[in-house]
Amino acid sequence: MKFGIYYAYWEKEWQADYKYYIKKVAKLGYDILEIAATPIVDYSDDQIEEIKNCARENGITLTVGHGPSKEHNLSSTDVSIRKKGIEFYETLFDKLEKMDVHLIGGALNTYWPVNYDVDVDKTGDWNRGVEGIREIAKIAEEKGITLCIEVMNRFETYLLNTAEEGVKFVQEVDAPNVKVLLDTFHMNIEEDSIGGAIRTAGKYLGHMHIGESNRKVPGKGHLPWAEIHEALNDIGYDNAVVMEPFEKMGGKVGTDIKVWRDLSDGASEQALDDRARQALEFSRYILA
Ligand SMILES: [Mn+2]
Repeated sequence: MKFGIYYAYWEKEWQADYKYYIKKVAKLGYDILEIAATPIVDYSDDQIEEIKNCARENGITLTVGHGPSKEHNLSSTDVSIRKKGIEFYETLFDKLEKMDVHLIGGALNTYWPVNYDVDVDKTGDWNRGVEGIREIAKIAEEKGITLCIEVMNRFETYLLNTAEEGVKFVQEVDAPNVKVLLDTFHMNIEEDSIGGAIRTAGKYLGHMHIGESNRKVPGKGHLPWAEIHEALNDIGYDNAVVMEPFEKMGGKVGTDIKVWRDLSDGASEQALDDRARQALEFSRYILA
């Protein structure tokens, strides 16, 4: 089992100097840095090469997290938006292949954050999402990229709220490189049993996000970590476990994630680093 952390723990925008964070998480003992997809499509070949080399030199594997924009929504009723979405992923996957990145996770079947001012058409959006993911999965497969479709809580999406729905969606897509992404923060809200949900995902579980119910680092809340360990063990899970803590207010990250108080208690960067190191030790101890 490999352990990672999302760069946005330290940042307020959906982009950053990823080389800085590659070096940081390597020093903290992580195997993986998860980065946001959005800026990558605009990187030059030189920038891509630099990030790839930096990751290699520091022994860090990069994975990508993505909250698709409304303009690239694969489940949109507007055919031109779906087309733009596919073109976006085509460009992105091309860059990811060059960067030696082989996994992207998130609500790739839809857009995020959700806007509940518009009417919800779950069935229609579900079906268009299946078609869209099937199409981009073919492009991703040629580039050796796995798509992990994230199951999220009801306040952030109406399409996939439970592991059961995630598995059904992935089975309908029916592509070898399309899997389910479960996140303990979302599961805590929606699932009858967190261990049960992991077992439901079973062989379809391609990626795991971990964090407490309030999105603090693992070990600072009340998530049932022993139960999570037992379930991951039962399904023989051997993919990545990436923590996704959000403790700081501000910027687009703070607004999109809805961080309305400083969960870090005014932590300095050094204090955040120390907590990330402790959370890694805790996660390795309890989950691996
Ligand atoms: Mn997540």
